[in-house]
Amino acid sequence: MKNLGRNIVLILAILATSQSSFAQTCAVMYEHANYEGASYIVNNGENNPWIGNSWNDIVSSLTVLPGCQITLWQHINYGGMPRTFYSNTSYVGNDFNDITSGYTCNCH
Ligand SMILES: [Ca+2]
Repeated sequence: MKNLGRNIVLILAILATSQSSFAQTCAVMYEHANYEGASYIVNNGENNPWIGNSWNDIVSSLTVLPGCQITLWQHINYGGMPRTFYSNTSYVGNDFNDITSGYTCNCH
């Protein structure tokens, strides 16, 4: 009984540690349509006004984790046209292909 209690405390400690040290994935962006090419993992609560030179005007598809939503922005600093995605999207559309420069991502 004493060992059982100690083990439960240990398990709770491990759970608490793992939750604080690993960020929750919110979405994954892909270089090409149909989730192909290079991938870019976005964590929950990540708001990035500039995606960076290597990923600017690249995103063509994305997976969105359940309960999460990602908004892509056409220009740096949340400028231009935004579009929000709530589920896996094999192609962001002709009007939104290869234009993403920033993003915000949040899960409930
Ligand atoms: Ca692309």
